[in-house]
Amino acid sequence: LASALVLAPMTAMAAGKTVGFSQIGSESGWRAAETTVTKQQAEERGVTLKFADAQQKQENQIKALRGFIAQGVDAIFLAPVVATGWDSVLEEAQDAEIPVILLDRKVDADPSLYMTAVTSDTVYEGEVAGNWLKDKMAGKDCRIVELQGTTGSSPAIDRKKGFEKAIADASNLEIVRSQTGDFTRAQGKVVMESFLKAEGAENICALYAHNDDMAVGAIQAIKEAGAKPGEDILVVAIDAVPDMHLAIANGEANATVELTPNMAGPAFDILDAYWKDGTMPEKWVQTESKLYTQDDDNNAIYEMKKSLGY
Ligand code: GYE
Repeated sequence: LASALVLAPMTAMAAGKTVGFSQIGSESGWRAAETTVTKQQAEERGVTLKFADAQQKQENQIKALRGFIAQGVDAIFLAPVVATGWDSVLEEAQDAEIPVILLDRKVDADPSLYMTAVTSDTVYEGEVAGNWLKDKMAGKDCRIVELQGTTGSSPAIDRKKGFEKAIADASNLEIVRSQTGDFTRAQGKVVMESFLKAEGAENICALYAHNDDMAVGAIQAIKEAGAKPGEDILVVAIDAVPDMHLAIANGEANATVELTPNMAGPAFDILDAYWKDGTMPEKWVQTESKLYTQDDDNNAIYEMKKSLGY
């Protein structure tokens, strides 16, 4: 350990560099945690981070990237709000020889236009959620409502695909309504209210939300409709943010798939290796996806994540 510590500064090539980070916004608790962790990581590594909040707008992200290129940053982190429409600005970064690393979401562009993507397997996350529900219902009929993430974003597309794949062979499970809640708590609540009104709470067996924030908003709507979330209507989502652990601990939610907010750590490691001796990473660096249920000590996990600055 001691020698590893002594060696650290020599290998930390990112120290003294400037990295521009185009963040989507602050739509979810997970997103806020990612912003916090990215800033912490930059500080610990002696990197100057130029942070730009795009307020959910791709045009703001493209402007931010052009600004970073004009300033001559050493590298760019991009969390792309939607998957399409990035080719031109990525070409501009490439022409300027500035490596771009995608964080947490992917783009539909030629992979040669970016260095790598640090993300979870978002299709797999949907599969984990779908398999959990399939096992839980074990042959019993279940009418599901789905809250999708931001339209056109890679996690919304993939998490829908993965869940549908998992339940494809289960004729007892059926998605009866599916609409975007834009990954926010407020929209999750509003859209869940409309689902409850249209279907009647007693005709909904489960909610699948593409992130925890929408689930937490929906839980409120379910309670206001006089039903018990976690019992009358099962709740499964993705992210594993502290508030979801609390909801699971309280019996108001059932399961969530963890997404680490630390995408920047691996991204800085990649830049270190690249700046040290030109090592190129794989095109995709995958983070873990762990399922949490009511079998876990969610109160303890809540406390632990809170203490980490979530
Ligand atoms: O799950 C959600 C956030 O891009 C994978 O974005 C990420 C998602 C995350 O708003 O909470």
